[in-house]
Amino acid sequence: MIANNLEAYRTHCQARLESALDDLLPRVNVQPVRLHEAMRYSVLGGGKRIRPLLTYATGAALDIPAARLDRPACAIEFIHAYSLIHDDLPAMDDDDLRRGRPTCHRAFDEATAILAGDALQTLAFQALAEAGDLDPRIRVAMIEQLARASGSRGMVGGQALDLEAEGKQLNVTMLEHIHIHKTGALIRAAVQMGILADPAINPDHAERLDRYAKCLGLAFQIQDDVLDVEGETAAIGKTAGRDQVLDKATYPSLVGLAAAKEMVSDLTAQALTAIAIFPAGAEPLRWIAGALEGRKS
Ligand code: GRG
Repeated sequence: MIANNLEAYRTHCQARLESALDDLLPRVNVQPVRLHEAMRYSVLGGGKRIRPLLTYATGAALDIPAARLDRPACAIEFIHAYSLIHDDLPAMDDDDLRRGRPTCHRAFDEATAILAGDALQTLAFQALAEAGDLDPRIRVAMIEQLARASGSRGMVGGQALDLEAEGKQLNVTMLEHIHIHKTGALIRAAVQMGILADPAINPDHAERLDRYAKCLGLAFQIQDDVLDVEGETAAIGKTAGRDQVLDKATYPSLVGLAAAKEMVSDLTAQALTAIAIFPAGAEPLRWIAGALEGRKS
């Protein structure tokens, strides 16, 4: 069943996802209770669920039953949740709030937050390894894809480069390299989960979906930078100069706000062109591209 607009589709997928996440997460009446509470707090505490939505939407484009994608979608969200917990730690961004609530290390403590991130990472791979409704070869391919996307040549590598870049002068190519890894790799893996679920996929279709994901991943990050600048500008009022806001390397600080917005539009158009040959089943992928371009948070 494919709904007739993004909100209905999102509601439909989110209901599946929240129930699957809840089933896969350890119960809080099982030891170690505090660790399990921290894992559930971080995963079930909201979020846009963009990555799992992309997994389901890729499956819809390829006519794959959504039930076969529940575990891959959860695996992606577990990795995402772990990355946010660790990113918020004092050793990294040292953030107090995430999704409008105290970050995991503030709600619990630092050691528990580190362990909750660790345990969510391994739970992601367990969820895939135990996906009984997927052929074992598909499971191994998904595990490999997710490991590559989240490891030192993917998301973690992007995070390391981002930390190394602090206080250094970056150009657009370097910034793009960081974001393709730090944010883009997991978004690409989300679409890859859907692609891998269809072993008979036409290679041209697989390549098009991957191109869609690459463009969307970069557009997502640039839009994040744009929203940061617009949010900060609004917060400090009209009297502040642009330099006060644009004090770290972001797309708007390197190319200007208008050009950054244009990059988001161009990348979204490229993503849509890549999947233009797909019939109606790809509508959710098209809706997501449009919604991410227009998102305000
Ligand atoms: C610490 C291993 C490790 C990796 C961290 C992804 C990442 C790597 C850090 C996140 C830093 C960040 C806030 C980047 C901006 C773009 C981004 C990934 C935002 C968070 O993703 P959303 O907007 O979050 O999908 P929700 O809360 O909606 O799930």
